Amino acid sequence: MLAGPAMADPASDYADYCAACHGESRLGGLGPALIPETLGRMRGPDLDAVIAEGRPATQMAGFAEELGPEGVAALAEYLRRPLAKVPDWGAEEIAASRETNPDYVAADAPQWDADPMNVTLAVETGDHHVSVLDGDTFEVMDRFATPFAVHGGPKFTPDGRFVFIMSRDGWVQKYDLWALQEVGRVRAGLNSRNIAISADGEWLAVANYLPMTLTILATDDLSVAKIMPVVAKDGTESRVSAVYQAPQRDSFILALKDAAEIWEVSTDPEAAPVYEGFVHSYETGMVEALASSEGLFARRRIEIDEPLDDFFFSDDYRNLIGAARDGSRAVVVNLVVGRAIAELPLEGMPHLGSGISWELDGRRVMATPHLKEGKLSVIDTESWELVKTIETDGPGFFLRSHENTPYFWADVFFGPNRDAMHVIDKRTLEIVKTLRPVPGATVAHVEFTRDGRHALVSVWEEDGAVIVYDAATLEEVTRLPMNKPSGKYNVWNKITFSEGTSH
Ligand code: DHE
Repeated sequence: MLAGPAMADPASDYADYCAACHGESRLGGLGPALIPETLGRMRGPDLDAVIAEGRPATQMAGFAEELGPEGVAALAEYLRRPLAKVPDWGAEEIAASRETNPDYVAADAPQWDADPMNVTLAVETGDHHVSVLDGDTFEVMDRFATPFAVHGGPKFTPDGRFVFIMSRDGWVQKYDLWALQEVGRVRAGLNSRNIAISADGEWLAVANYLPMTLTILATDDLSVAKIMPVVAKDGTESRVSAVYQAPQRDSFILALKDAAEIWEVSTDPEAAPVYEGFVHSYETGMVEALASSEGLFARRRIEIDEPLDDFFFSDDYRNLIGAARDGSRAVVVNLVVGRAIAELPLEGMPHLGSGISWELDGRRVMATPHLKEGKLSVIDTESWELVKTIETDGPGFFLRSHENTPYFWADVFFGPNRDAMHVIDKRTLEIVKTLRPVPGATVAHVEFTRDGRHALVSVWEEDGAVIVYDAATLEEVTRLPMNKPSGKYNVWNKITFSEGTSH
């Protein structure tokens, strides 16, 4: 009998060709974690092509010759399967992952002349770097390597001195803006969503999918302050979709992916006790609390009817709007009374996390893009009525504005018009101009300088750029070449929680 083609053995191929860089258990090393939670989120060439041909300008080589087409397909399939067992990733493992920069020298004042409050970071996802920009001259003050696949906004300490950056593989990097040096990094989770810093700048919360925990780090030395397993009242374990800082409430707010609860974790050491209900004990004849916590990291559960995520917060942080899973509604939850108070019909998957707010005719409104429809919804944040639907050239991802500009900027991230950027008048709610700086290239995400005079727009391509516009005349001022720039973050706008930026 003739021998057929050798059966592909992806586990052994993984051990032979991938494990040295991506870790024996697929959790990353020199290269990123190769687990579905990470791979499913990566844009760019598909997995089979990367295995076969490698990634240009990286250490990822191609293995088409060694594996053959069937071997490549089998290995890709193997990597798309979830891990059979999620390894422990508790305080010990996190502490062991901590790395400090041996060359770091702390500076007690900025070692440069720029306005420290007008520094802007630009995340370059093409080669995993961050550029530090002087917001007045637009000079690049430093460009440093980040962990692989940074996601979400970096978070600044309230004095603007340090910034924390998170990658999808759960690494948290601490960078000193005064010294222009990395301080160190730690792996707070195996697959993480985003980070939030406490109002006093002491604590950094990391929202994790893997394991299903919230990790709280001390910001001074990245040590583990607390790990909270996320388990709903009915015993369901849940991933954390995102964690947000609620400054006026001195707390973190958690959106849970798999449970109909919102969590609030206090960052006030004097926080009053939070009780989770009471029972009458027949043994003691007393009324006893089911569970309670108080002080720093006291946890409150807000029970809702369905899981909500992607939160927008009203400026006073009394209310949040969360997106329902079916993509057609948003629910307003009042954090003071701890329950849903309104429902908004918002077809087309609103992207509430990108929402911004401003004053319109004496009332405070917010605007949100939609990920599945070419429109923006403007909502009154007191009556929760829809004020207007603005038609756009396609579904968008981000919105941005500033207190000192009459316009807000909306990208068209998806579809044939992804090279368009709408500029919309906050008073008339009409599009006043549609910019197309590089025909055919994706343009997305805007950040303003501290004074709101300039708007920085990403040309989201490997040979891309950050384009600086005069925010009043809408004329181009300068173009800074960058490698697939994504988000930009101005120190002042972020630490003051500008109404024109998502928080
Ligand atoms: Fe993001 C912010 C969730 C896909 C780029 N994104 C956020 C935040 C959340 C979130 C919860 C707020 C975090 C913060 O700043 O603290 N993102 C999600 C998703 O659930 C979604 C749709 C699917 C997923 O991949 O998990 C998603 N995000 C993307 C992308 O595909 C983007 C465009 C490219 C990328 O880098 O992965 C992307 N997300 C961003 C950016 C921000 C962000 C640039 C920060 C925006 C800001 O201005 O603050």
